Amino acid sequence: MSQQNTVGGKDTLVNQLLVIKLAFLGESTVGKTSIVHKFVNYEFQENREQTINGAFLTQKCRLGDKIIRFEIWDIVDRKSYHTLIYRNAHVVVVVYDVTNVDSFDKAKSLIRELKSQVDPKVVIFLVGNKIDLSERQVPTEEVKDYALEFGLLFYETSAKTDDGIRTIFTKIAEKFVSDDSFPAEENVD
Ligand SMILES: Nc1nc2c(ncn2[C@@H]2O[C@H](COP(=O)(O)OP(=O)(O)O)[C@@H](O)[C@H]2O)c(=O)[nH]1
Ligand SMILES: [Mg+2]
Repeated sequence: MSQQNTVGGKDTLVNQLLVIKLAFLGESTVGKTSIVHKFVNYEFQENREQTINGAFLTQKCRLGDKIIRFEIWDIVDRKSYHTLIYRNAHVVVVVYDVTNVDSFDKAKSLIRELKSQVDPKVVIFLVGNKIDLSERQVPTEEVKDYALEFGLLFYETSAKTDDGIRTIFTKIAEKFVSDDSFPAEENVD
């Protein structure tokens, strides 16, 4: 049900705005920047320049009668950034490359660090990217078991073909829309 608000004798629809702060983490070249750009700008670059200092992007979406503003940090792997994330993020998306087992080991070590440092309310998503490539090294079933054991949400994506990209952001939005304790504000624009 939409929330109604009466202004000047006329019923106007008031949309609630949820601001969800997300951080992307993971080894270099796994596709963090590509996933974020596919979602925000609907584009993919075959040879993307390396992210130097990290980037901040936003994207608005609607889910039911709620407006979601994603505030996304695309982070390079530097300890100084980690502290910032651990204090502020609602969601951390840890990305690995399904064709690179070392990047999955790195993801697991990041998750260990997150589990010991962040508030348990912070939602951790584990994302295996580059599923369009045939040289897979990290089997889906193995990661499913790992995710279950550590209580993580797990998805596979391809930033190249757009597989699963919207799914991650929709699942994130749904999680917060259904959480009545998550603060909402009035959408003013
Ligand atoms: N085939 C394929 N290549 C990808 C995918 N995602 C990213 N890439 C490529 O992998 C490289 C590193 O991507 P980038 O987004 O810069 O990784 P980041 O360092 O984690 O931000 C770039 O050349 C991308 O074009 C994907 O899903 N499939
Ligand atoms: Mg990058």
